[in-house]
Amino acid sequence: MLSYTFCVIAAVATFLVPCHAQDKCTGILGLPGTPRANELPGRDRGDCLRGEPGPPGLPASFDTALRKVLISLKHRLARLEGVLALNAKITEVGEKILASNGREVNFASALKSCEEAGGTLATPMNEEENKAILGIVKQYNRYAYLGIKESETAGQFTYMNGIPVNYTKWRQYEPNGKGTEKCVEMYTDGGWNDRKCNLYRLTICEF
Ligand code: MMA
Ligand code: CA
Repeated sequence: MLSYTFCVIAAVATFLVPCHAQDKCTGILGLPGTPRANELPGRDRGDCLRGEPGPPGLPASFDTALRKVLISLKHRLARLEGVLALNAKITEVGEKILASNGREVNFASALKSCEEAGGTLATPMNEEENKAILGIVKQYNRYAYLGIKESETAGQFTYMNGIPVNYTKWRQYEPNGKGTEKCVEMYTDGGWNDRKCNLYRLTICEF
C-alpha cells in the first residue's frame, strides 16, 4: 500500500513538475526502478532520466502479509468496540468515541483525566454530538462539564484550543455569568449553562 501511494505521488509530482534542464536532475524522488526477484522496487529520479535502482528491498510477499495483519486488526477492533458499546462503556458518534469514568470532579481534574487517557473533555461540535453526550449525561443523571471555556473577553466561549465555538446549545438566558462563570455544564436536557469551574461534575471524555 505504501509503495503504491508513493508511486502515485511520484507519478503525479512528475506530471506536475516538468523537467526543464536535463543536466539538473535534483528533483524529488521519481518512479520506482524495476524490482528484482524478491525485492521491492528501487526509486529513481523521475523528474529526469531513470536513476539507479534502489537498494535491495523487502520481499514482495511482505505487502501481502501486512494486508492480512491490517484486516485481522480491523476485525479485532470492531469486536472490541462492539463489546464496549454493548456494555454502554462507549458511544460512537461520527469519528468520535465518547466515554465516562462515572466520576464527578472539578473542571481541571476532569480535563486532566481525559488528557491522561489520551483524549480531551467531550466537546459537542453539532447537534448529533450534543445528543450523544446527552445520552451519557442521562445515563448517570448528572450534569457534565464540556470542553469549552470562556476567554478573557467575557461572553466569548472557545474550545480548549482557543478557537471560538461555532455550535452552541445555550439554555434560555445563558450564558449569563459575564466573566464570573468560565466553564460550561450540560444539563440533563442537553442545554448548556455557563458555570463556575470548581463544582463537581460528571467527567465525559472524547477520543
Ligand atoms: C442559575 C442560573 C445559571 C447560573 C446558576 C449559578 C441555577 O441556575 O442563573 O445561569 O449559572 O444559577 O448558580
Ligand atoms: Ca450561567
